[in-house]
Amino acid sequence: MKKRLLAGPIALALGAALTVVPATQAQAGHAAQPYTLWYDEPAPDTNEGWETRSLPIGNGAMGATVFGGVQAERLQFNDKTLWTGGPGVSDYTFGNWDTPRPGALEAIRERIWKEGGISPNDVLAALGHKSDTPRHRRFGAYQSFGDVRLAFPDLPAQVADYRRELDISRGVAGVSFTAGGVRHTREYFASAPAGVVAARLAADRPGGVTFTARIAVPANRSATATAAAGRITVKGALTSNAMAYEAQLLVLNQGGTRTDNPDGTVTVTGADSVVLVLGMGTDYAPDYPTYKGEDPHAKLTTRVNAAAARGYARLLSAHRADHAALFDRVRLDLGGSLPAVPTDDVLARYGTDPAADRALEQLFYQYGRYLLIASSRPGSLPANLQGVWNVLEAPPWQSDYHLNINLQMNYWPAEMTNLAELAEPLHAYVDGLREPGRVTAKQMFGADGWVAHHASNIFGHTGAWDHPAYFFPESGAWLVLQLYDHYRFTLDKRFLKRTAYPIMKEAAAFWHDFLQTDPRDGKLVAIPSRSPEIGPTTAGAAMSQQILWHLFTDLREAAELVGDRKEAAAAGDVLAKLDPGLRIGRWGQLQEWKEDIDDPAETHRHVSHLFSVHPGRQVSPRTTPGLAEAAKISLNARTDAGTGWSKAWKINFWARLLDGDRAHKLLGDQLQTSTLANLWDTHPPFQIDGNFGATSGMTEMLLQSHLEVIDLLPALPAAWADGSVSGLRARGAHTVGLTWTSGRLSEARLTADEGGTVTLRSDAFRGGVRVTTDRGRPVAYTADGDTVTFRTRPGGDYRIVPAGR
Ligand code: FUC
Repeated sequence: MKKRLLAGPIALALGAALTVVPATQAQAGHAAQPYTLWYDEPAPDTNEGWETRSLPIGNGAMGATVFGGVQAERLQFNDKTLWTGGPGVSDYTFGNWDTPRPGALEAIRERIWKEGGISPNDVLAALGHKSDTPRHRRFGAYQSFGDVRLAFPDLPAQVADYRRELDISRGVAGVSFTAGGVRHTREYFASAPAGVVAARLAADRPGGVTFTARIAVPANRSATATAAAGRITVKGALTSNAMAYEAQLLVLNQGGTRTDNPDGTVTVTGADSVVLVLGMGTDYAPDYPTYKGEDPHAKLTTRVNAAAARGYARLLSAHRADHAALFDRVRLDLGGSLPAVPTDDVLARYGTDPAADRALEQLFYQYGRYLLIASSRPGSLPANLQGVWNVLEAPPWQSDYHLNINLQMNYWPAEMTNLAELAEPLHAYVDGLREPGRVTAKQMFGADGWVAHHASNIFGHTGAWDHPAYFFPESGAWLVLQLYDHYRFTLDKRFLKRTAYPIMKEAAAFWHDFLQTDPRDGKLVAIPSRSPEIGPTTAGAAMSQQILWHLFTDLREAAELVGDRKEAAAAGDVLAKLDPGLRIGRWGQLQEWKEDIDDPAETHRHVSHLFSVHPGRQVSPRTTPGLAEAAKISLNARTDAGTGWSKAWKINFWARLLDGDRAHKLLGDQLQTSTLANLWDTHPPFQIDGNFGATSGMTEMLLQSHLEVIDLLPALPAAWADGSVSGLRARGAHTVGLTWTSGRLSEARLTADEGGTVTLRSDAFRGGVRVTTDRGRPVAYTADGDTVTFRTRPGGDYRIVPAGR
C-alpha cells in the first residue's frame, strides 16, 4: 500500500491543552539523581518547545528529541547526513569562483599595503563567490529528518504523577504518568552499537497500550509512506539536491493486535507493551566530489531487522554498557545535592542555594560530555552547530560547521574529559576538507596546500562567500592544531604519522605560499587578514599570526618526531620571520591588530586576539606575565556579556589566566542567561558549542597541561572549596584524579600510560610533598617550589600528597 504523504510542514500548533499533575520526586519514588534532567510536564509541541524543552538522545550519527506528550507523543529525529545543497545542485562550486579573476588577490593586497585597513566588504566583493538566491541554495542546510508521531486515543487529557526525564549517565530518556489508575511508562535511547533509536512503551495493566504510529516529514522533499508487517517506511528525495532518504519504524507489540493501515500508519490495540525500532539513512557518502553513496534501503533494513532480532532487553544492556564505557570515565564531585524539584526550577533558582548550584554545575559539566557522546561517534560526521539535533528546514546558520571557533569549540572537551576517540569525526572531517581545499587554495590564492574558510557544509565547501564575515582562511590552520593536540594527549605515534602530520604539513604548505613580507618591518604576515567578524581587513591581525605561530611551532615539533628534517627546518625558517601577533597597545591592551587601533569600548563576542591564552599557549601568567596582564585588560574591556559560546570561551580564558572566581562567575552567567530549560546552550538561539565550551572551561579550572607541566587546581574558585574529580586526561598520556578540601589540594592520583618524566604543579606542594606508587611505595622525586618532578613507568599509578594532608 502506498500513499503520498501530505507534504505539509511538521505540525507546529500546540496540541489540545493537557492538564498534567506532576509527580514530586518522592511520590514517583525517585531519589534525587545527580545525572538526571527531569521535568513535570511535556515539552510544548512547537519549535520553541523543541528548542527549549525537548530532551536529546543520540548515537553520534543520528539523534532524536523526546517531547513526552501524553495523548500525542512526538519523537523528532535526525541523521547528520541529511542536508540540502551540495553537488546535487547543478551549479554547486564548493564555494569556488564560477570564472577566473586574474589579479584579484594582488589588487586587494596592494590596497591594504597602501591604505592600511580596508573594508571587509571590498575584500569579499573581490575574493568571495556570489551569495545565492534564495540564500544558501548551493551551500545547503542541515535538515530535520522527521517525526515519529504517536496518537493515544484512550488516554485522558488529565493524568497524574507525570514525569519526563533524561538520565545522562545511562543515556536513556523516559516519560511516565498515571491515567485512570494505570501507570504508563515510555523509555527511549539511541544505540551506537545497534545504529538505531529504540523505545519501549508499557502499562502496568495488561492490554493498556493502544496507539497509532506514523512518521511525518517536512515539506521540502518527496515522500511515500507504506506500512507492512508492523514496519512503517517513509522514503523519498530532497527537492533541493535529490538526496535519497529513508526512515523505518518497526512496531513490535507484546499482546493485543497490530494493524498496518493503508495510509502508511500502524495501529496497536490493547498491547501489554510495545517496542519501537527506528532507523534512518541517506545516500550521502563523505567522498569528494560527488558525495553520493548507495541508496540507504538495503543497509537500513538489515540494521533495523538485526536490532529487532536482538530484542529490547539486549539492545538496552548493550547500549548501557557502551554508554557507560565512555560516560563513567570522569567523575566530578563539587559537593552538590539536587533539590527535589524539576531541572528547570533548579536552573531558575541558580544562585540561591549553594548545594543546588554545585549540583547543577556538576550536571551541566557532565551534560557537555553526554552531548558529545550522543553527537560524535567514530564513523559519523562531526557535531555541527546543534550537535546532531535540528527541527527546522532552515536552521540558524544552516546548523553547519562554522570554522572560526564553533566547530573547534565543540571538540575542546574531547581530549581532557577522556573522550578522545569521539574526536575521530573531527579528524576525518578535516581530512575531507583537503581535496576541495586544494582547489580553493589554487584558484583564489595560487597557493599550494589546502585552505578552508569561515563556514563549511558536508560537501567540501572550502571557498568564501561575498559576506564580510566569511574571509577566514585560517580555519584549516586552527583545525589542524586540534589534530596535533590529540597526539599530545594520547602520544599515539601512528595517528601522528598517518593522520595528523600529513594534514598539518599540507595546511602549512598553503601558508608557506600565502604569507607575505611586511614592508614595515620585514616580518611575515597574513594578508588579507581579519580578526573574526570585527574591524577592518588588514595585514597581520593578531589572531592570524597567533594561529600561524602555533601551526608552525607544532609542525616543527611534529616533523622532528616523524623524522621529516626538511619540513622541521622550513617551519623553523617561517617561525624566525613570523610576526607573532603579540603586542601591548596604548591602553595596556593586547592588540587585536598589528596597528594599535583597538577601541576600549568594543564589547564584541569574539575575543580572537586572546587565542594565545586559550586555546593557544603563547600567553600565560606563568610564562609571559606582561602579556597575560594585557590580555586581562582586553578581556575586561570586552565585558562578561556575550552569546552563550562567548561566555563559555571566557570561562576558559579566565581559567587560563588563573582567576578561578572570575571563571566561575562566567559559568554562573552562562547558566543564568545563556542556558535553556533542557540545559542546551543558547546563543540565542540554541547552539551547542556553548555546552562544550563550558565543560572545557570547567575542566581548565581544575587541570591544565598546555605548558608541559600538569597544573593541578590552577583556577579553583572559592565556591568549589571541597571536591574531587577523577579520570581527567592531561597531555603526555596521563590520567589524573584530584581531591581537595578547603580550597587546597589534598591528593593527586596519576596514571602514566607511556611512562617518562612528569612535572606536576600545585601551590600545596610548597610545604613539601610525598610521592608514592598506588601501593604506597615511595617514589624518588625532585621538588622545586610549587612543582614536583618524578619518573614514571608505563602504566604506573602514583599518589602525590602534599605535606600535612
Ligand atoms: C559565528 C559567530 C556567531 C555564531 C555563528 C554560528 O559566526 O560569530 O555568533 O555563533 O558563528
